Amino acid sequence: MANRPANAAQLEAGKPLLKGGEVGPDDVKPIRGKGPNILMIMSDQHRADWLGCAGADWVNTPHIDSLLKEGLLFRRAICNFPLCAPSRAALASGLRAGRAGVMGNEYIYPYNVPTYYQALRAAGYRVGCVGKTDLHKKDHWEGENGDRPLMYHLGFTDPYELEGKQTAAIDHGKPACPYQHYLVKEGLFEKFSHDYNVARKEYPRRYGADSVLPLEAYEDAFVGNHACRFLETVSDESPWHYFVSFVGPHNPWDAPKEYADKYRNAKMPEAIADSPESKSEKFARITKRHKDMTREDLVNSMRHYAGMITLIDDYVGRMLDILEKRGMRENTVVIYCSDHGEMMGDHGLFFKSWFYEASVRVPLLVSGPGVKARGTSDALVELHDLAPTCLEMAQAEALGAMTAKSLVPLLRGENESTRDCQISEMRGSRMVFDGRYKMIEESAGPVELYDLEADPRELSNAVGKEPQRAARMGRLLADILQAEGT
Ligand SMILES: [Ca+2]
Repeated sequence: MANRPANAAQLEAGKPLLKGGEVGPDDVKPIRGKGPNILMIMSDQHRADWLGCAGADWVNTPHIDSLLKEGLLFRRAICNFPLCAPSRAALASGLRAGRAGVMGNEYIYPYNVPTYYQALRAAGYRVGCVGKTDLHKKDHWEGENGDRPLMYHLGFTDPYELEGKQTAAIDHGKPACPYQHYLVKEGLFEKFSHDYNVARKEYPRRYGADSVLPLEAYEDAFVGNHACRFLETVSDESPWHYFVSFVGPHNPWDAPKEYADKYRNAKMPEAIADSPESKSEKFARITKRHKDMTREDLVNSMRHYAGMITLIDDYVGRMLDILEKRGMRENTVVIYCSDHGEMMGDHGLFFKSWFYEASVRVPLLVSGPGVKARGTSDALVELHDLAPTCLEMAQAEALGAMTAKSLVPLLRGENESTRDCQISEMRGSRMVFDGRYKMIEESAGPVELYDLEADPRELSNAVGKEPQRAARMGRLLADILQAEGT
Protein backbone atom coordinates (compact mmCIF):
# COMPACT_ATOMS: atom_id res chain seq x y z
CA MET A 1 0.00 0.00 0.00
CA ALA A 2 2.92 2.27 -0.79
CA ASN A 3 0.75 4.88 -2.47
CA ARG A 4 -1.96 5.01 0.20
CA PRO A 5 -2.45 8.69 0.90
CA ALA A 6 -1.97 9.92 4.42
CA ASN A 7 -5.55 11.14 4.51
CA ALA A 8 -6.95 7.81 3.23
CA ALA A 9 -8.98 7.19 6.38
CA GLN A 10 -10.68 10.57 6.05
CA LEU A 11 -11.37 10.02 2.38
CA GLU A 12 -12.88 6.60 3.06
CA ALA A 13 -15.01 7.97 5.90
CA GLY A 14 -16.22 10.77 3.63
CA LYS A 15 -15.10 13.43 6.13
CA PRO A 16 -14.45 16.96 4.94
CA LEU A 17 -10.75 17.45 4.37
CA LEU A 18 -10.13 21.08 5.17
CA LYS A 19 -11.54 21.43 8.64
CA GLY A 20 -9.71 22.95 11.54
CA GLY A 21 -6.23 22.04 10.48
CA GLU A 22 -6.87 18.30 10.28
CA VAL A 23 -4.89 18.18 7.06
CA GLY A 24 -1.39 19.58 7.11
CA PRO A 25 1.01 20.36 4.29
CA ASP A 26 2.78 17.03 4.76
CA ASP A 27 -0.38 14.95 4.47
CA VAL A 28 -0.56 15.15 0.70
CA LYS A 29 2.48 14.06 -1.28
CA PRO A 30 3.29 15.07 -4.86
CA ILE A 31 2.34 12.36 -7.34
CA ARG A 32 5.08 11.11 -9.66
CA GLY A 33 4.55 8.07 -11.88
CA LYS A 34 7.36 5.61 -11.27
CA GLY A 35 6.90 2.65 -13.59
CA PRO A 36 7.57 2.01 -17.28
CA ASN A 37 5.33 3.13 -20.12
CA ILE A 38 2.79 0.48 -21.14
CA LEU A 39 1.65 0.12 -24.75
CA MET A 40 -1.42 -2.11 -24.60
CA ILE A 41 -2.38 -3.23 -28.10
CA MET A 42 -5.68 -5.07 -28.39
CA SER A 43 -7.33 -6.40 -31.52
CA ASP A 44 -10.92 -7.58 -31.77
CA GLN A 45 -11.66 -11.27 -32.45
CA HIS A 46 -8.09 -12.38 -33.27
CA ARG A 47 -7.88 -16.09 -32.49
CA ALA A 48 -4.80 -17.26 -30.63
CA ASP A 49 -3.45 -19.71 -33.21
CA TRP A 50 -3.42 -17.22 -36.11
CA LEU A 51 -0.01 -15.80 -35.21
CA GLY A 52 3.35 -16.74 -36.69
CA CYS A 53 4.87 -17.15 -33.22
CA ALA A 54 2.01 -19.49 -32.25
CA GLY A 55 2.90 -21.77 -35.17
CA ALA A 56 0.76 -20.41 -38.03
CA ASP A 57 2.60 -20.43 -41.36
CA TRP A 58 -0.41 -19.11 -43.33
CA VAL A 59 -0.52 -15.62 -41.82
CA ASN A 60 2.32 -13.09 -41.58
CA THR A 61 2.74 -11.36 -38.22
CA PRO A 62 6.48 -10.59 -38.07
CA HIS A 63 6.16 -7.53 -35.82
CA ILE A 64 3.94 -9.14 -33.21
CA ASP A 65 6.24 -12.19 -33.35
CA SER A 66 9.24 -9.91 -32.75
CA LEU A 67 7.90 -9.10 -29.27
CA LEU A 68 9.04 -12.58 -28.23
CA LYS A 69 12.68 -11.51 -28.47
CA GLU A 70 12.20 -9.64 -25.23
CA GLY A 71 9.08 -11.26 -23.94
CA LEU A 72 6.75 -14.11 -23.31
CA LEU A 73 3.83 -15.62 -25.25
CA PHE A 74 1.12 -17.18 -23.09
CA ARG A 75 0.01 -20.01 -25.36
CA ARG A 76 -2.96 -21.02 -23.27
CA ALA A 77 -4.41 -17.62 -22.35
CA ILE A 78 -8.20 -17.38 -22.36
CA CYS A 79 -10.65 -14.51 -22.25
CA ASN A 80 -12.99 -14.25 -19.29
CA PHE A 81 -16.11 -14.01 -21.45
CA PRO A 82 -15.99 -14.67 -25.21
CA LEU A 83 -17.92 -11.53 -26.13
CA CYS A 84 -16.77 -7.91 -26.62
CA ALA A 85 -18.18 -5.73 -23.82
CA PRO A 86 -18.04 -8.30 -20.97
CA SER A 87 -14.48 -9.33 -21.89
CA ARG A 88 -13.32 -5.70 -21.86
CA ALA A 89 -15.19 -4.97 -18.62
CA ALA A 90 -13.34 -7.88 -16.98
CA LEU A 91 -10.06 -6.40 -18.23
CA ALA A 92 -10.92 -2.88 -17.03
CA SER A 93 -11.93 -4.04 -13.54
CA GLY A 94 -9.79 -7.14 -12.92
CA LEU A 95 -13.07 -8.80 -11.99
CA ARG A 96 -15.00 -11.59 -13.67
CA ALA A 97 -17.55 -9.95 -15.97
CA GLY A 98 -20.46 -11.13 -13.84
CA ARG A 99 -18.95 -9.52 -10.78
CA ALA A 100 -18.20 -6.32 -12.66
CA GLY A 101 -21.88 -6.34 -13.65
CA VAL A 102 -21.48 -6.63 -17.44
CA MET A 103 -23.07 -9.78 -18.86
CA GLY A 104 -23.66 -8.73 -22.47
CA ASN A 105 -23.01 -6.10 -25.12
CA GLU A 106 -26.12 -4.20 -24.05
CA TYR A 107 -24.62 -3.41 -20.62
CA ILE A 108 -22.88 -0.15 -19.75
CA TYR A 109 -19.86 -0.46 -17.45
CA PRO A 110 -21.13 0.42 -13.94
CA TYR A 111 -19.66 3.79 -13.08
CA ASN A 112 -19.04 2.80 -9.45
CA VAL A 113 -16.85 -0.22 -10.33
CA PRO A 114 -13.21 0.93 -10.17
CA THR A 115 -11.04 0.53 -13.28
CA TYR A 116 -7.33 -0.09 -13.44
CA TYR A 117 -7.16 2.98 -15.69
CA GLN A 118 -8.28 5.09 -12.72
CA ALA A 119 -5.63 3.50 -10.51
CA LEU A 120 -2.92 4.20 -13.09
CA ARG A 121 -4.02 7.84 -13.33
CA ALA A 122 -3.95 8.12 -9.55
CA ALA A 123 -0.38 6.79 -9.65
CA GLY A 124 0.69 9.62 -11.95
CA TYR A 125 0.23 7.93 -15.32
CA ARG A 126 -1.03 9.55 -18.47
CA VAL A 127 -3.76 7.13 -19.62
CA GLY A 128 -4.62 7.33 -23.31
CA CYS A 129 -6.72 5.27 -25.66
CA VAL A 130 -7.65 5.11 -29.33
CA GLY A 131 -10.30 2.87 -30.87
CA LYS A 132 -13.17 1.06 -29.25
CA THR A 133 -13.42 0.51 -25.51
CA ASP A 134 -16.91 -1.06 -25.38
CA LEU A 135 -17.32 0.30 -21.85
CA HIS A 136 -20.58 2.02 -22.87
CA LYS A 137 -21.25 0.07 -26.04
CA LYS A 138 -25.03 0.60 -26.31
CA ASP A 139 -24.52 4.36 -26.12
CA HIS A 140 -23.28 4.88 -29.72
CA TRP A 141 -21.89 8.31 -29.03
CA GLU A 142 -18.22 9.06 -28.42
CA GLY A 143 -18.35 12.69 -29.57
CA GLU A 144 -16.48 14.48 -32.34
CA ASN A 145 -13.19 14.22 -30.46
CA GLY A 146 -13.78 10.84 -28.81
CA ASP A 147 -13.37 12.36 -25.38
CA ARG A 148 -16.71 12.37 -23.63
CA PRO A 149 -16.58 13.27 -19.93
CA LEU A 150 -17.35 9.69 -18.89
CA MET A 151 -14.05 8.57 -20.41
CA TYR A 152 -12.22 10.84 -17.97
CA HIS A 153 -14.33 9.37 -15.19
CA LEU A 154 -13.28 5.86 -16.28
CA GLY A 155 -9.64 6.87 -15.81
CA PHE A 156 -8.47 8.15 -19.19
CA THR A 157 -6.52 11.38 -19.46
CA ASP A 158 -6.13 11.27 -23.28
CA PRO A 159 -9.16 9.45 -24.70
CA TYR A 160 -9.86 9.17 -28.43
CA GLU A 161 -12.69 6.70 -28.56
CA LEU A 162 -14.38 5.34 -31.69
CA GLU A 163 -17.32 3.14 -32.60
CA GLY A 164 -16.54 -0.47 -33.48
CA LYS A 165 -16.40 -1.37 -37.17
CA GLN A 166 -20.00 -2.54 -37.61
CA THR A 167 -21.61 0.30 -35.69
CA ALA A 168 -19.33 2.84 -37.39
CA ALA A 169 -21.28 2.02 -40.58
CA ILE A 170 -24.65 2.78 -39.01
CA ASP A 171 -26.26 6.18 -39.42
CA HIS A 172 -26.96 7.18 -35.82
CA GLY A 173 -28.69 10.40 -36.87
CA LYS A 174 -25.49 12.40 -36.70
CA PRO A 175 -21.81 11.36 -36.72
CA ALA A 176 -21.22 9.47 -33.45
CA CYS A 177 -17.42 9.39 -33.23
CA PRO A 178 -14.26 10.89 -34.78
CA TYR A 179 -14.10 8.17 -37.42
CA GLN A 180 -17.64 8.85 -38.61
CA HIS A 181 -16.90 12.59 -38.69
CA TYR A 182 -13.84 11.80 -40.81
CA LEU A 183 -15.80 9.59 -43.24
CA VAL A 184 -18.49 12.25 -43.65
CA LYS A 185 -15.87 14.92 -44.25
CA GLU A 186 -14.14 12.78 -46.88
CA GLY A 187 -17.47 11.98 -48.56
CA LEU A 188 -17.01 8.26 -47.85
CA PHE A 189 -19.64 7.55 -45.23
CA GLU A 190 -22.50 6.66 -47.60
CA LYS A 191 -20.31 4.33 -49.63
CA PHE A 192 -19.09 2.58 -46.47
CA SER A 193 -22.55 2.37 -44.94
CA HIS A 194 -24.02 0.99 -48.17
CA ASP A 195 -21.32 -1.69 -48.29
CA TYR A 196 -22.04 -2.94 -44.75
CA ASN A 197 -25.78 -2.39 -44.60
CA VAL A 198 -26.91 -3.18 -48.14
CA ALA A 199 -24.27 -4.92 -50.30
CA ARG A 200 -23.01 -7.32 -47.61
CA LYS A 201 -26.54 -8.09 -46.44
CA GLU A 202 -27.05 -9.94 -49.72
CA TYR A 203 -24.81 -12.74 -48.52
CA PRO A 204 -24.20 -14.25 -45.06
CA ARG A 205 -22.10 -12.36 -42.50
CA ARG A 206 -19.37 -15.01 -42.63
CA TYR A 207 -18.31 -14.21 -46.21
CA GLY A 208 -15.24 -12.15 -47.12
CA ALA A 209 -14.94 -9.32 -49.69
CA ASP A 210 -12.51 -6.41 -50.12
CA SER A 211 -13.28 -3.15 -48.35
CA VAL A 212 -14.83 -0.43 -50.53
CA LEU A 213 -12.71 2.15 -48.69
CA PRO A 214 -9.25 3.31 -49.73
CA LEU A 215 -6.60 1.92 -47.39
CA GLU A 216 -6.02 5.20 -45.52
CA ALA A 217 -9.75 5.49 -44.74
CA TYR A 218 -10.10 1.94 -43.39
CA GLU A 219 -10.91 2.07 -39.67
CA ASP A 220 -7.84 0.16 -38.48
CA ALA A 221 -5.61 2.46 -40.56
CA PHE A 222 -7.40 5.40 -38.89
CA VAL A 223 -6.74 3.83 -35.46
CA GLY A 224 -3.14 2.96 -36.30
CA ASN A 225 -2.32 6.39 -37.74
CA HIS A 226 -3.76 8.16 -34.72
CA ALA A 227 -1.79 5.85 -32.41
CA CYS A 228 1.42 6.64 -34.29
CA ARG A 229 0.80 10.39 -33.95
CA PHE A 230 0.23 9.99 -30.21
CA LEU A 231 3.43 7.99 -29.75
CA GLU A 232 5.42 10.49 -31.82
CA THR A 233 4.37 13.38 -29.64
CA VAL A 234 3.57 12.08 -26.15
CA SER A 235 5.74 13.71 -23.51
CA ASP A 236 8.25 11.45 -21.79
CA GLU A 237 8.06 13.51 -18.59
CA SER A 238 5.61 11.10 -17.01
CA PRO A 239 4.93 7.44 -17.73
CA TRP A 240 1.92 6.56 -19.87
CA HIS A 241 -0.40 3.64 -20.50
CA TYR A 242 -1.72 3.76 -24.04
CA PHE A 243 -4.55 1.45 -25.05
CA VAL A 244 -4.55 0.96 -28.83
CA SER A 245 -7.75 -0.88 -29.57
CA PHE A 246 -8.01 -2.05 -33.19
CA VAL A 247 -11.47 -2.94 -34.48
CA GLY A 248 -10.28 -5.83 -36.72
CA PRO A 249 -10.03 -8.67 -37.54
CA HIS A 250 -13.70 -8.75 -36.46
CA ASN A 251 -16.18 -9.59 -39.22
CA PRO A 252 -17.22 -8.42 -41.79
CA TRP A 253 -14.02 -9.79 -43.28
CA ASP A 254 -13.17 -6.87 -45.50
CA ALA A 255 -9.41 -6.42 -45.75
CA PRO A 256 -8.51 -3.40 -47.91
CA LYS A 257 -7.46 -4.46 -51.42
CA GLU A 258 -3.72 -4.01 -50.71
CA TYR A 259 -3.93 -6.48 -47.81
CA ALA A 260 -6.42 -8.86 -49.45
CA ASP A 261 -3.96 -9.03 -52.37
CA LYS A 262 -1.24 -10.38 -50.06
CA TYR A 263 -3.34 -13.52 -49.52
CA ARG A 264 -5.32 -13.74 -52.79
CA ASN A 265 -4.01 -17.22 -53.65
CA ALA A 266 -2.58 -18.18 -50.28
CA LYS A 267 -3.04 -21.63 -48.80
CA MET A 268 -5.27 -21.64 -45.75
CA PRO A 269 -5.67 -24.24 -42.98
CA GLU A 270 -8.42 -26.85 -42.80
CA ALA A 271 -11.19 -26.08 -40.33
CA ILE A 272 -12.10 -28.69 -37.69
CA ALA A 273 -14.97 -30.77 -39.05
CA ASP A 274 -17.48 -31.91 -36.45
CA SER A 275 -20.97 -33.33 -36.11
CA PRO A 276 -23.70 -32.29 -33.69
CA GLU A 277 -24.33 -35.76 -32.20
CA SER A 278 -22.75 -35.26 -28.81
CA LYS A 279 -22.93 -31.47 -28.73
CA SER A 280 -25.54 -29.11 -27.32
CA GLU A 281 -28.91 -28.15 -28.77
CA LYS A 282 -27.50 -24.66 -29.45
CA PHE A 283 -24.65 -26.24 -31.43
CA ALA A 284 -27.04 -28.20 -33.68
CA ARG A 285 -29.22 -25.14 -34.23
CA ILE A 286 -26.36 -22.80 -35.14
CA THR A 287 -24.22 -25.15 -37.24
CA LYS A 288 -27.29 -25.71 -39.43
CA ARG A 289 -27.15 -22.03 -40.45
CA HIS A 290 -23.63 -22.41 -41.83
CA LYS A 291 -24.07 -25.75 -43.60
CA ASP A 292 -23.99 -24.27 -47.10
CA MET A 293 -20.52 -22.69 -46.67
CA THR A 294 -18.28 -24.13 -49.38
CA ARG A 295 -14.55 -24.70 -48.90
CA GLU A 296 -13.88 -22.01 -51.50
CA ASP A 297 -15.98 -19.46 -49.62
CA LEU A 298 -14.38 -20.41 -46.31
CA VAL A 299 -10.89 -19.98 -47.78
CA ASN A 300 -11.91 -16.56 -49.12
CA SER A 301 -13.04 -15.50 -45.62
CA MET A 302 -9.81 -16.84 -44.12
CA ARG A 303 -7.73 -14.88 -46.62
CA HIS A 304 -9.48 -11.64 -45.73
CA TYR A 305 -9.13 -12.41 -42.02
CA ALA A 306 -5.39 -12.98 -42.57
CA GLY A 307 -5.11 -9.68 -44.47
CA MET A 308 -6.78 -7.79 -41.63
CA ILE A 309 -4.37 -9.35 -39.11
CA THR A 310 -1.35 -8.42 -41.23
CA LEU A 311 -2.59 -4.81 -41.51
CA ILE A 312 -2.69 -4.62 -37.69
CA ASP A 313 0.74 -6.26 -37.53
CA ASP A 314 2.16 -3.58 -39.85
CA TYR A 315 0.90 -0.90 -37.44
CA VAL A 316 2.47 -2.78 -34.53
CA GLY A 317 5.73 -2.53 -36.47
CA ARG A 318 5.29 1.21 -37.03
CA MET A 319 4.57 1.80 -33.34
CA LEU A 320 7.63 -0.19 -32.30
CA ASP A 321 9.75 1.86 -34.75
CA ILE A 322 8.50 5.12 -33.22
CA LEU A 323 9.36 3.92 -29.71
CA GLU A 324 12.80 2.89 -30.96
CA LYS A 325 13.43 6.25 -32.68
CA ARG A 326 12.35 8.17 -29.60
CA GLY A 327 14.58 6.07 -27.34
CA MET A 328 11.51 4.88 -25.45
CA ARG A 329 11.63 1.18 -26.27
CA GLU A 330 13.74 0.17 -23.23
CA ASN A 331 11.26 1.87 -20.94
CA THR A 332 8.06 0.62 -22.54
CA VAL A 333 6.29 -2.65 -21.84
CA VAL A 334 4.47 -3.76 -25.00
CA ILE A 335 1.46 -6.04 -24.71
CA TYR A 336 -0.51 -7.64 -27.54
CA CYS A 337 -3.86 -9.31 -26.89
CA SER A 338 -7.39 -9.69 -28.21
CA ASP A 339 -10.76 -9.61 -26.45
CA HIS A 340 -11.78 -13.10 -27.68
CA GLY A 341 -11.14 -15.45 -30.57
CA GLU A 342 -12.98 -16.41 -33.78
CA MET A 343 -14.36 -19.85 -34.72
CA MET A 344 -13.62 -19.34 -38.47
CA GLY A 345 -15.35 -22.54 -39.55
CA ASP A 346 -14.06 -24.81 -36.76
CA HIS A 347 -16.85 -27.24 -35.78
CA GLY A 348 -18.93 -25.59 -38.53
CA LEU A 349 -19.15 -22.36 -36.49
CA PHE A 350 -18.26 -18.71 -36.99
CA PHE A 351 -17.70 -15.68 -34.75
CA LYS A 352 -17.46 -16.15 -30.95
CA SER A 353 -19.57 -16.83 -27.84
CA TRP A 354 -18.35 -20.44 -27.62
CA PHE A 355 -16.00 -22.07 -25.13
CA TYR A 356 -14.24 -24.08 -27.87
CA GLU A 357 -10.55 -23.31 -28.26
CA ALA A 358 -10.86 -21.04 -31.31
CA SER A 359 -13.30 -18.70 -29.55
CA VAL A 360 -12.13 -18.69 -25.92
CA ARG A 361 -8.35 -18.56 -26.40
CA VAL A 362 -6.68 -15.22 -27.08
CA PRO A 363 -3.21 -14.14 -28.15
CA LEU A 364 -1.36 -12.71 -25.14
CA LEU A 365 2.23 -11.50 -25.38
CA VAL A 366 4.07 -9.27 -22.94
CA SER A 367 7.51 -7.86 -23.68
CA GLY A 368 9.89 -5.19 -22.46
CA PRO A 369 11.46 -4.00 -19.21
CA GLY A 370 10.89 -6.29 -16.23
CA VAL A 371 10.10 -9.26 -18.45
CA LYS A 372 12.92 -11.72 -17.86
CA ALA A 373 11.16 -14.87 -19.07
CA ARG A 374 11.51 -15.61 -22.79
CA GLY A 375 9.67 -17.73 -25.32
CA THR A 376 6.40 -19.40 -24.41
CA SER A 377 4.50 -20.17 -21.23
CA ASP A 378 1.72 -22.72 -20.73
CA ALA A 379 0.52 -21.05 -17.51
CA LEU A 380 -3.26 -20.91 -17.11
CA VAL A 381 -3.66 -17.17 -17.42
CA GLU A 382 -6.79 -15.14 -18.14
CA LEU A 383 -7.13 -11.88 -20.08
CA HIS A 384 -8.19 -9.81 -17.06
CA ASP A 385 -4.88 -10.74 -15.37
CA LEU A 386 -3.45 -7.85 -17.38
CA ALA A 387 -5.18 -5.37 -15.02
CA PRO A 388 -3.20 -6.24 -11.86
CA THR A 389 -0.14 -6.88 -14.05
CA CYS A 390 -0.18 -3.30 -15.34
CA LEU A 391 -0.80 -1.93 -11.82
CA GLU A 392 2.10 -3.91 -10.37
CA MET A 393 4.45 -2.86 -13.15
CA ALA A 394 3.36 0.75 -12.67
CA GLN A 395 3.86 0.52 -8.89
CA ALA A 396 0.26 1.69 -8.56
CA GLU A 397 -2.10 0.81 -5.78
CA ALA A 398 -4.10 -2.41 -6.29
CA LEU A 399 -7.84 -2.18 -6.90
CA GLY A 400 -9.59 -3.77 -3.89
CA ALA A 401 -10.53 -7.40 -4.41
CA MET A 402 -9.82 -8.64 -7.90
CA THR A 403 -10.44 -12.10 -9.35
CA ALA A 404 -7.50 -11.47 -11.70
CA LYS A 405 -3.95 -12.44 -10.74
CA SER A 406 -0.86 -10.48 -11.68
CA LEU A 407 1.35 -12.07 -14.34
CA VAL A 408 4.44 -10.33 -12.95
CA PRO A 409 5.83 -13.44 -11.14
CA LEU A 410 5.54 -15.35 -14.45
CA LEU A 411 7.10 -12.50 -16.43
CA ARG A 412 10.03 -12.30 -14.04
CA GLY A 413 10.51 -16.04 -14.35
CA GLU A 414 9.94 -16.49 -10.60
CA ASN A 415 6.89 -18.74 -10.94
CA GLU A 416 5.50 -21.06 -13.58
CA SER A 417 1.87 -20.77 -12.60
CA THR A 418 -0.49 -18.44 -10.77
CA ARG A 419 -3.65 -20.55 -10.70
CA ASP A 420 -4.70 -24.21 -11.07
CA CYS A 421 -7.70 -23.63 -13.32
CA GLN A 422 -9.04 -21.21 -15.88
CA ILE A 423 -12.63 -20.04 -15.82
CA SER A 424 -14.64 -18.31 -18.51
CA GLU A 425 -18.31 -17.42 -18.44
CA MET A 426 -21.27 -16.45 -20.57
CA ARG A 427 -24.86 -15.72 -19.68
CA GLY A 428 -26.29 -19.09 -18.60
CA SER A 429 -23.10 -21.13 -19.02
CA ARG A 430 -19.49 -21.30 -17.91
CA MET A 431 -16.37 -23.40 -18.35
CA VAL A 432 -13.44 -24.57 -16.28
CA PHE A 433 -10.16 -25.93 -17.63
CA ASP A 434 -7.68 -27.62 -15.30
CA GLY A 435 -4.77 -27.84 -17.73
CA ARG A 436 -6.03 -31.09 -19.24
CA TYR A 437 -9.80 -31.36 -19.01
CA LYS A 438 -12.28 -28.72 -20.07
CA MET A 439 -15.78 -28.89 -18.62
CA ILE A 440 -18.61 -26.74 -19.92
CA GLU A 441 -21.77 -26.45 -17.86
CA GLU A 442 -25.12 -24.79 -18.08
CA SER A 443 -27.23 -23.98 -15.06
CA ALA A 444 -28.59 -27.56 -15.06
CA GLY A 445 -25.06 -29.07 -14.80
CA PRO A 446 -22.21 -30.39 -16.99
CA VAL A 447 -22.95 -30.60 -20.70
CA GLU A 448 -19.55 -31.13 -22.30
CA LEU A 449 -16.22 -32.55 -21.19
CA TYR A 450 -13.04 -32.74 -23.28
CA ASP A 451 -9.67 -34.28 -22.58
CA LEU A 452 -7.48 -31.82 -24.46
CA GLU A 453 -4.46 -34.10 -24.31
CA ALA A 454 -6.20 -37.00 -26.01
CA ASP A 455 -8.70 -34.88 -27.98
CA PRO A 456 -7.24 -31.41 -28.64
CA ARG A 457 -9.80 -30.78 -31.39
CA GLU A 458 -12.70 -31.18 -28.94
CA LEU A 459 -14.53 -33.74 -31.06
CA SER A 460 -15.40 -36.32 -28.45
CA ASN A 461 -17.69 -35.10 -25.68
CA ALA A 462 -16.81 -37.37 -22.74
CA VAL A 463 -19.53 -36.18 -20.39
CA GLY A 464 -21.54 -39.43 -20.82
CA LYS A 465 -18.44 -41.60 -20.43
CA GLU A 466 -17.01 -39.77 -17.43
CA PRO A 467 -19.96 -38.27 -15.54
CA GLN A 468 -18.09 -38.38 -12.24
CA ARG A 469 -15.18 -36.35 -13.55
CA ALA A 470 -17.61 -33.83 -15.01
CA ALA A 471 -19.47 -33.58 -11.69
CA ARG A 472 -16.18 -33.21 -9.80
CA MET A 473 -15.14 -30.36 -12.08
CA GLY A 474 -18.53 -28.75 -11.57
CA ARG A 475 -17.93 -28.78 -7.81
CA LEU A 476 -14.41 -27.40 -8.33
CA LEU A 477 -15.81 -24.54 -10.40
CA ALA A 478 -18.45 -23.76 -7.77
CA ASP A 479 -15.82 -23.85 -5.01
CA ILE A 480 -13.49 -21.44 -6.84
CA LEU A 481 -16.28 -19.01 -7.60
CA GLN A 482 -17.47 -19.17 -4.00
CA ALA A 483 -13.95 -18.55 -2.69
CA GLU A 484 -13.72 -15.54 -5.03
CA GLY A 485 -17.01 -14.26 -3.67
CA THR A 486 -18.86 -14.58 -7.00
CA1 LIG B 1 -14.94 -8.24 -29.62
